Amino acid sequence: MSTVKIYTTRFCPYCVHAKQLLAHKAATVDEVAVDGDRAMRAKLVEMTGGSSTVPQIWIGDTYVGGCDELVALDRRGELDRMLAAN
Ligand SMILES: N[C@@H](CCC(=O)N[C@@H](CS)C(=O)NCC(=O)O)C(=O)O
Repeated sequence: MSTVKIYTTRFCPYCVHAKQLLAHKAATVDEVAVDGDRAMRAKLVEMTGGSSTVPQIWIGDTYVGGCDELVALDRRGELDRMLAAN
């Protein structure tokens, strides 16, 4: 099963929603809290090619995007397959 890496801040409803969906899927999640970490936030913008919001999510080596993209993957029926992949 792929590990999900999720960058979050504490008071972020999109982060909570994404984490709830991943918990519902029993995904293995590595959460990185970036509250107040300006250097990490700047690095995230680089890593994502320009996204400055949280959450930012990777499944294994595959960049997903934010909460909306995670939910869209699930609605298309692709999330389970991605989580099950090695
Ligand atoms: N469409 C994005 C929206 C994410 C979003 O707006 N996140 C807020 C926090 S809940 C954010 O990052 N705001 C800018 C900031 O905190 O610097 C998603 O689905 O992840």
